[in-house]
Amino acid sequence: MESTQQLKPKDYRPKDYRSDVPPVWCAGCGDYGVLASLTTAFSVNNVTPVNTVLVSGIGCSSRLPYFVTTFGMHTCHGRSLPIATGLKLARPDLRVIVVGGDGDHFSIGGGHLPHVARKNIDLTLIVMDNSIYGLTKGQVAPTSRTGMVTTTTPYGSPDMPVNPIAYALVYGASFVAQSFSSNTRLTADLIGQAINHKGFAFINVISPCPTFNKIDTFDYYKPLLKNIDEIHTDKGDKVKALSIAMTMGRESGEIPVGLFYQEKRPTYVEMLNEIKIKNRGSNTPDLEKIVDIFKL
Ligand SMILES: Cc1ncc(C[n+]2csc(CCOP(=O)(O)OP(=O)(O)O)c2C)c(N)n1
Ligand code: SF4
Ligand SMILES: [Mg+2]
Repeated sequence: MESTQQLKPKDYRPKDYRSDVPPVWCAGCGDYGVLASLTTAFSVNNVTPVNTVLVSGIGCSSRLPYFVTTFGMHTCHGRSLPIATGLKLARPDLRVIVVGGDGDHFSIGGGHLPHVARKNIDLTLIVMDNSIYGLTKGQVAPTSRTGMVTTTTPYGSPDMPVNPIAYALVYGASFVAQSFSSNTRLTADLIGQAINHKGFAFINVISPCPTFNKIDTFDYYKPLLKNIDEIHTDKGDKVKALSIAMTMGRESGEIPVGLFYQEKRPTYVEMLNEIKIKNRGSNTPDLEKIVDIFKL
């Protein structure tokens, strides 16, 4: 394979973003579709690998950075968002993309999503939602259905599943979308839009786990998918987006895919700079000077 470092951005093909590490996912895993979509989106958008970092937690989905030639950080289960936030604030010149599972982002790491969203940190989060803990062999996950029998819910799950799209909208994400892993054209298009969006972009990609989730399969989902553009064109209408997220889904028999919501809003850094200028008085401590003391 040619080194991506020697290629000009316009020359990158999807396969140029694939590393020499072969994916270790099971045959038929939905995460292959997300990987293919990501490299396509990178190619279409002339993403430069040396300026791009994929940050992940722990899970089958979180292995993705190994298979890509960008920089990567394989961090802790549930902690990829704060690590990515630190990275983006320290190196605003980098394109930061977080990838991981439904467990990673709606369970153990669920406390981070609201704050990254409301602060509008300039990064993209791609969740590979298989409604199960894949890596640890089939425990119940936050998006598992009520009644689902798993290794940790032998009588069926008593819990109501989380609604990833409604979560992201209510928390204040400025870009919210959903896709399906084998619909690589749509997924690549949404990833392209997300990485070009200024602020926090969230994509929930339904990505079946044929090994440990025998209910939410490709065959189950495919006939239920509905292009959201057919019923929702004003992507700035958050109430409509939320109404669709709350009324359509596995229970209703129609699952909307596409862009739910997009808003132009200052990013965290832009807000901070604006507030600093506006509110700086003669008695305001000069934080930059204090930070300088601790610099090496
Ligand atoms: C702090 C911590 N708690 C628990 C684990 C064990 N663990 C690793 S991955 C995982 C769940 C993975 O599920 P998900 O995030 O949905 O990813 P998937 O494997 O389904 O892609 C768990 C519980 C861990 N590695 N670290
Ligand atoms: S266990 Fe499931 S999520 Fe993990 S690689 Fe296999 S099919 Fe994919
Ligand atoms: Mg999972």
